[in-house]
Amino acid sequence: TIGDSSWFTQSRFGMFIHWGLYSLGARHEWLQSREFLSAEAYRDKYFRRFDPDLYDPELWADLALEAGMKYFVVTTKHHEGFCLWDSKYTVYKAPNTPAGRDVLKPMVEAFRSRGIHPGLYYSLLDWHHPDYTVDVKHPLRYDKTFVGKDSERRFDRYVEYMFNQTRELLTEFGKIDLMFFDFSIPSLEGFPGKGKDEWRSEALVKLIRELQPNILLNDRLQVGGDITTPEQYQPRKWIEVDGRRVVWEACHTFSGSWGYYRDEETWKSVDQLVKMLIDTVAKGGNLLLNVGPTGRGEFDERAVDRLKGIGAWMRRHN
Ligand code: JFZ
Repeated sequence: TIGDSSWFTQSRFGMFIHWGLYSLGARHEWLQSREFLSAEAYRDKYFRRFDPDLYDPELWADLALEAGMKYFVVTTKHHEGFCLWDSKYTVYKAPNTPAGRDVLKPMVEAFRSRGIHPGLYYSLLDWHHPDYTVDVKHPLRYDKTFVGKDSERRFDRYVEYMFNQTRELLTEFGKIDLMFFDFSIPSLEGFPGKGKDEWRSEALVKLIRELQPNILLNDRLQVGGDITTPEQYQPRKWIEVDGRRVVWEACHTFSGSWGYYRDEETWKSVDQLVKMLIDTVAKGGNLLLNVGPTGRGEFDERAVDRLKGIGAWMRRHN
């Protein structure tokens, strides 16, 4: 670990937030890829309708506080490529939707003002950027004409875009305590993979450490990182790397998907979630529990119920 991780290990419990255009679809954050939608079709359907009239970041932060969460991590850009903030490097951003404004800044400020450490998630994948080359997860991987244009794509320009946005996120929003990059792609079905060489991970980490010397980084850039991140499973014991116990964080959903999924019937109970938190902490880890707000900017009542239930348990046990 390079950064000081004591605030993180003492925090133990955080809120993950997956919010983007996919929230409007209300059926999984991967819908663009699962349903093979072009960037144009997706934009016409969702970008043009992003208008979160119920969005109240103060309320979100109150619910996190009530549940006993001490940090939060929000998807500033998920795989779809849509940016929640007013980035000067793209037009595919919240200020250009009917929302007409940066929706990230008020969120960071609402959480930070309650003493909740801010963390930013940034997707390495990008299904909107014109220079992002096709891989096994790309929505148009089976579209021969689209794939055929790959040789015209300049992946180096996409990487420059990523670096620029990372710099922007780490200079325009005050002190950021954690950054979660997601993720590296294997080479499969004849498509080349993307990993630390393609992302230029080492240079990216160097840039991040220069801008925010105390920030903690997850391990999905394939060059180590401060936090080991198993996803949607509980390790059997304290995670070790090279025989030594490490700082780790399990991230979990309420119901399976990360983005808002209206009809999912697999919601965990308060009891299950409390046990999951205890299990995690007993093994020396952190729990990052995900909320997928709706396209209108609301926490679904099932999420509110779980957060308040966990909060009641927290207060009962001081
Ligand atoms: C990724 C995303 O694709 C997903 O939508 C969500 O944002 C989640 C938190 O992260 O999914 C992953 C990333 C890495 C692994 C598995 C799923 N992994 O390393 O096993």
